[in-house]
Amino acid sequence: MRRLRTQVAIIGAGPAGLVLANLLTRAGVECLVVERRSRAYVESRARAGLIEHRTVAALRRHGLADGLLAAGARHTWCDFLCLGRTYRVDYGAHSGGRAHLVYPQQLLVRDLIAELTARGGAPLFSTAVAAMPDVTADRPRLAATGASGPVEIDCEHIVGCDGHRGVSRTALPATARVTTRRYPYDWLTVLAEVDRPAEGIVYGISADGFAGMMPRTAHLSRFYLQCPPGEKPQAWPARRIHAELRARLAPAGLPRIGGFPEVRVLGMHSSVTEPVRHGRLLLAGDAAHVVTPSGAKGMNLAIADAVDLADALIRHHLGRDPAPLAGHGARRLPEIWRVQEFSDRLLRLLHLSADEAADPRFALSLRRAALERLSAPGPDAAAFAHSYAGSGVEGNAGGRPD
Ligand code: RFL
Repeated sequence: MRRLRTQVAIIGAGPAGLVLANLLTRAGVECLVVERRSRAYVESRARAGLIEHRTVAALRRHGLADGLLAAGARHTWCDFLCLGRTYRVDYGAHSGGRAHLVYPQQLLVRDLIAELTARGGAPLFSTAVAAMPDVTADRPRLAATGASGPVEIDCEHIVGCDGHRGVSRTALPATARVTTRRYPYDWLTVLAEVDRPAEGIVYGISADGFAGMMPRTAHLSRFYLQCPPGEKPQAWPARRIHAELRARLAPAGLPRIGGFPEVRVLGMHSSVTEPVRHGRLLLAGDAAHVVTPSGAKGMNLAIADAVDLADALIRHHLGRDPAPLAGHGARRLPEIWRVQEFSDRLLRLLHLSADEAADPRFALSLRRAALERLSAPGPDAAAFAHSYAGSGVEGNAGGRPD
């Protein structure tokens, strides 16, 4: 058994755990990241790609945005297709110039691991936490099992950044509450080879179901297709995917689509866990909340949690000031619910409910009226644009408006 000692043990080397570890390490708070997957696996796990304005600002402020700023592509508009017309929402213009940078999550993860490793904080990869210790103890002992045998980490705080299927939440008291919403549809998610980069995000709203196109790299785009809940990817052979994309994204000038290196079904659900702190345990990122991919908010929220938590832990460990840590949940929850509300509102715009689908013309005409409002300058367009681009102007603890 290897015995290690640190101030903060972090479970999970996703965006939340890695941003947190980088900020703590730079400030001089000792920490150790435990990750059950290999380094190669987490550095090639393709998921998010849209980095919000405030996330870019926060990473830049902390010197973690070099790769992102060098290679990220700036995006300022998205197109909605409805009833044969295209509505362009120029959210950059409506939000005073706020933009997304498109940079695949796995590249950001790679950059964060390289930076942390260069500072002597390399995560313990291929090392899994199977069960949580007593987190109400003064110094919990976190046990994990790695390729080179068992490890025990004696620490002052444990931060669960282990995603929505992680183990850390099991240490919450029985009074903890997980508020969940299961949507009545799923999304088939497809990573597709393309002959040219997608110029922008496209959302197709139709009686056939929602379809979306998200830019990723010069040769890859992510596509989404609404499908029945619980659908199996095998129900979607390549020919069917091509046909549905053509039908549902008809007026968009799609790039030529080649093979599909990844086809999966995303269960469309959202959840918020409360409290995010119990004893010596804190939760951040998907371990604390899951938001559907509509609006591309999950990774951004995870990073904002990590930035807030890093500041609070640094003040606790270096400044002996416990107040910011005690207030972490109260600071983050309003923002988490604001993002959930935005993501839910976008889903309602993009999908017809079962009763609407019975007479789609009326429902689609309502969508068209909403899109006319969002695409022309005005208060509704500005509110949507600030939320969509993540300007931070609506109040956010993780990234102050700049
Ligand atoms: P992660 O990234 O899931 O990382 C958790 C890590 O914890 C490890 N782990 C453990 N390690 C040790 N012991 C255990 N017992 C462990 N259990 C788990 C896992 O191996 C993993 O490495 O959580 P984090 O850091 O909170 O980050 C969350 C984001 O990854 C997630 O919200 C986004 O990917 C969501 N998301 C998107 N977010 C955006 O902001 N913009 C997007 O455009 C966007 N697109 C997406 C997405 C998620 C998707 N999928 C597949 C769910 C598109 C997709 C398709």
